Amino acid sequence: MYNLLDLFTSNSVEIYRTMKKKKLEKSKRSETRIKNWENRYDEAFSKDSIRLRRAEVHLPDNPQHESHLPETFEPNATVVSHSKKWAFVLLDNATEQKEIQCKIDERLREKESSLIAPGDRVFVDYEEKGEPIIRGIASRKSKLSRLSVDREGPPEQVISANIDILFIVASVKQPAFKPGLIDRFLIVAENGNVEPVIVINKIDLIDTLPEEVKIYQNLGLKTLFTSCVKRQGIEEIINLLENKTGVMAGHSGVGKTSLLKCICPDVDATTLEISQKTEKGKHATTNTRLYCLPNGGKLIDTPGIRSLGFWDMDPRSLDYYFPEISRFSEMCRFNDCSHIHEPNCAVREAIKKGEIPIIRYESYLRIRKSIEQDGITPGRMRKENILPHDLSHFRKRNHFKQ
Ligand SMILES: Nc1nc2c(ncn2[C@@H]2O[C@H](COP(=O)(O)OP(=O)(O)OP(=O)(O)O)[C@@H](O)[C@H]2O)c(=O)[nH]1
Ligand SMILES: [Mg+2]
Ligand SMILES: [Zn+2]
Repeated sequence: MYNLLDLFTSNSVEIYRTMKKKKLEKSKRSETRIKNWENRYDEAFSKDSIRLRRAEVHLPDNPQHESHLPETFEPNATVVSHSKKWAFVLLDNATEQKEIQCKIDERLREKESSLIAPGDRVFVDYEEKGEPIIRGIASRKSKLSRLSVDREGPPEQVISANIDILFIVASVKQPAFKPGLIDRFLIVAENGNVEPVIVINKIDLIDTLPEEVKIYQNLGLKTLFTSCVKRQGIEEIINLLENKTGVMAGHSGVGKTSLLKCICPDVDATTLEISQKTEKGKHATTNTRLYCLPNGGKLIDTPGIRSLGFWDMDPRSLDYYFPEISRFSEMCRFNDCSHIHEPNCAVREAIKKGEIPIIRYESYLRIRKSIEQDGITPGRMRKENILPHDLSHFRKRNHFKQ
């Protein structure tokens, strides 16, 4: 019998080595320039293109995530939801889809990252009295994570693990379409090795599509248009999820849980009308939770969030995550151009010519500022303060809604 503690200690040395390696790769990333963007621009966010881009900047194709699972154990269950000390899991060999409540072995310690998330594959063992307990957590093939809002705990909060698709849900109205969070989720998806799909919900409430929505289609992102009221676009989501795991994320009130209930009518989950006064959601969902679909797929519903902070991001590598910006940044006069104040900046020129959507550039600036200035709540900065002086007049002329 192995001593579990020893196994975890040797594991943590390995984790430290991987972290050091990642840091090195990251600094390389900021110096590397991406070539031939024009040819791939239309599919900049497709999985193949991302793989190619990652290879060019020497990022691993499939980022490896640390395993807490001792070598001698095989995972035998999937986490559905969890609290600090407990988790609900589905056992692989159970004859019916019944969740069991398990303790989490105290020796599995949180370090830089939160320990467990819905979608995690775990090893469930039984104590002397037959009580189930999670002894190990398998390495993740993908994950969605954010900067934790809990300042006491580990900085990285893993929202969900082992996901294939991130459905970034936004509504066209009630609440109004807000692209800032979409831009942040696109970064999180790429960093976590997850395919993003944009879901524009509540299309029954409008006659014509807002211009801003089209921007995302033009970037080459898969975009679905849905209505829970008219049951539109639901089959497309169901088909994408066949034998895959997806997660719904976005602001409160955009209809994530309503979509889940359209997809799987047996699900018993709370939805709430949006506030009449603020036209914002009322945070109906409070816990991230995984649901099994009849077609073998799994769907994770998450609580609506106000903002999404990155837990480990170098501002110099930000261009990389905005393909339409990095396409021009090669032509900037300075290699390390921040595209804010430097002369001969090709990015700012491209914006003036309408070749980069200004709302994406505004997001870029806001994100840059928030990761440079520790302590600023992401997504909360006012637009007036972020545009460089020579572009501020331009926003008034463009036709995007503010
Ligand atoms: N008109 C219209 N209303 C919708 C649609 N989808 C959801 N709603 C309504 O929007 C409100 C919020 O829906 P929820 O499903 O609770 O939203 P949510 O994204 O899960 O919100 P949180 O759990 O707070 O993050 C509810 O009153 C829904 O009935 C839609 O397609 N059209
Ligand atoms: Mg909800
Ligand atoms: Zn520049």
